[in-house]
Amino acid sequence: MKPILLSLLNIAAEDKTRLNAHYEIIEIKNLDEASTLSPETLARVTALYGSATKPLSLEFLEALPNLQVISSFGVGYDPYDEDYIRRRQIRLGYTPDVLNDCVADLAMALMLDVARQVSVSDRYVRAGRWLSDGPYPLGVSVTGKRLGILGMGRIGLEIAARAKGFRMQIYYHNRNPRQDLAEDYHYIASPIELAKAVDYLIVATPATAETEKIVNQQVLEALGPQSYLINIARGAVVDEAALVKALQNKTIAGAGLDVFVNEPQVPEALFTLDNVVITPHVASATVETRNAMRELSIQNFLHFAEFGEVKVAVPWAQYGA
Ligand code: 8YV
Repeated sequence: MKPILLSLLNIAAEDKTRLNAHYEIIEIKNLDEASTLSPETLARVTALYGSATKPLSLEFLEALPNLQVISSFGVGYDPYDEDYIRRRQIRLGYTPDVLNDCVADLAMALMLDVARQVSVSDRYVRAGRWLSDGPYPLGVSVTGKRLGILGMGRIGLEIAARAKGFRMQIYYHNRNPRQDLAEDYHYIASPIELAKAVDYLIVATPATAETEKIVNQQVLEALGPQSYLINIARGAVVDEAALVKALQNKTIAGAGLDVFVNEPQVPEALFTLDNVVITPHVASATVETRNAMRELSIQNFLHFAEFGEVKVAVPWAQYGA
């Protein structure tokens, strides 16, 4: 009998064929559905297909006593408990890098949209207001402005590269300055100072205990009424209640948001505000990028089946020889 690969995602037919060489596949829609499986079946599960946006409870993982490998679809690994996964020496693969361009593209799109009012002016035209109310009010320029990147990792670097094409000045904050960056990428020692220094602040940091609500009320106050916040990271890295207030009271100029604390729920107060552009967590959602993510996530399983290690492991799940 083959071991079981339990999947929280739908697997394409051609990928099933590749995985079937090693595993019997069971797809479930959510964690609760696992409780309908017998203990014998759960004991045969050695592989789990998860996602950067699907939280896993410890109870669920405890019900899989022989779990050896998780392949997670996405670059974020915030749903996984580091101590627990390491204690069980579970291999944890993910899909970094293949989505950097796509996520950076959406960060630029949100910045341009909220500054140049693309979505709002589209609504204006559709509502017939160009005819009835006349020319649309002025937007704000992006080219040549100061851009802050909170979290200069692989995605942050791609955002900076694009922003240079817009002749923006680049500022960033990480825990430590990076030594490998161009001299014209200016390190700023704290999120508050970074917010003070820029016209646009893009959040591109992973969600960890350390970065939870790193963009808090003080950071939003430091950003101020002329500047914009863009979040393509995780909802949890921003104090969402403080952000809603800042947008309502116009203590920041606006925001472009792809991620929220309690997805797919979005604070309803945002729906009536024209100084915010909202997208439903689609930064990596193009055919090309999702195919690349899918392929890498399948390869993580195949590599594990052959060599006992995933192809690309999350940084804290590398156990050595
Ligand atoms: C999700 C993401 O993976 O990669 C990440 O961390 O948040 C996204 O790319 C994607 O939405 C699938 O759930």
